[in-house]
Amino acid sequence: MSNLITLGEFIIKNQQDFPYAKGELTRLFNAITLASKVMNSQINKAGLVDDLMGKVGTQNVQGEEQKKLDVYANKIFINALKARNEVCGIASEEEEETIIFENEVGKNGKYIVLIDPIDGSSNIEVNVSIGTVFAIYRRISPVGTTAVLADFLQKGRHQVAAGYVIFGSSTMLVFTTGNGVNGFTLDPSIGVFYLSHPNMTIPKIGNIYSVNEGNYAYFSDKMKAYINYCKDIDATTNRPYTGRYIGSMIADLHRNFLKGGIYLYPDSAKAPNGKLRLLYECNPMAFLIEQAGGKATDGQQAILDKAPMEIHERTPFYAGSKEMVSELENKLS
Ligand code: AHM
Ligand code: MG
Repeated sequence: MSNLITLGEFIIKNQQDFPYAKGELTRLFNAITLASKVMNSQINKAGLVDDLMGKVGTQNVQGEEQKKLDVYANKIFINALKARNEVCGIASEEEEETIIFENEVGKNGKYIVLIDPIDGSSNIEVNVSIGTVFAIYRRISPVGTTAVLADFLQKGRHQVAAGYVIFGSSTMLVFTTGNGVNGFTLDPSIGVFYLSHPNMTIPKIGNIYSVNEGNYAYFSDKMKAYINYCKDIDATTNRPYTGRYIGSMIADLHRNFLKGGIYLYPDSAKAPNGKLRLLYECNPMAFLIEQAGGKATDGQQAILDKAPMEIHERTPFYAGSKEMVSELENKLS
């Protein structure tokens, strides 16, 4: 315990690695960690408090049913970020339009945050891991003006920070500011995140594949062939792989960070661009994955090099151990 580094100490010690003003990063992360702690305490009693369980009866912009926890988390993260005065605009999975802060403080904010407040919503009611994922960019429009759409539609390669919070058997915050990836575990009894996973690196190769195989009939022939390849016997390449699918992208990818493996959400006859959203799901995870030595692609190009066209666009997403993802790319080409 005496040697443990808190998240606060870590940020102060490492803020020189952040290429921009030091206090700004600290304030942004303070907002995110505070919101994460509030969420942690609420998620832990989600089965007890009526207000948090179940559906709201509304749909988000992608036509998906909103859960009460989706709506609650959206409010908590937006309010926390707004209060720190560093952010000029936010895009969220739960908001059809971008949120642009038009007051003087907002106009002077230098950062854009894109967030999925609760990822893996279908797992809330069955007590399975869920998460939050966020991407942070410097705005490209001039400071002192209101943010514009182009500030949000930057390539993932331009992220200055990204991270996720996983609410699992423990709660962890994993983030990068472009100098590697570090993971912090929350001690809920005192509300402090401690550095528990320094310099996280994804094994170059693993033996786990993770895909919703129930969609097999809708996949392309090449994707079907790859899935069959994962199940074939070949001791020299660790096959058959082990199948694992939680249905929470953050939890499935968190496992890849620690054990290696490949995560797949392909395009299909049912979902021509897959399901996952480029800006606030795939881009931040791809930044973290590349920083940890892994690879993330849409099958043709690196996720981080894709030029976004709209806030809620979807993309096929394949990510995890570098060699496994490269092998998939070869098989899809
Ligand atoms: P959500 O943000 O609405 O929860 O949707 C994203 C989630 C991912 O976490 C997960 O990998 C995927 O949807 C699961 O989808 P499916 O049930 O189609 O396999
Ligand atoms: Mg999501």
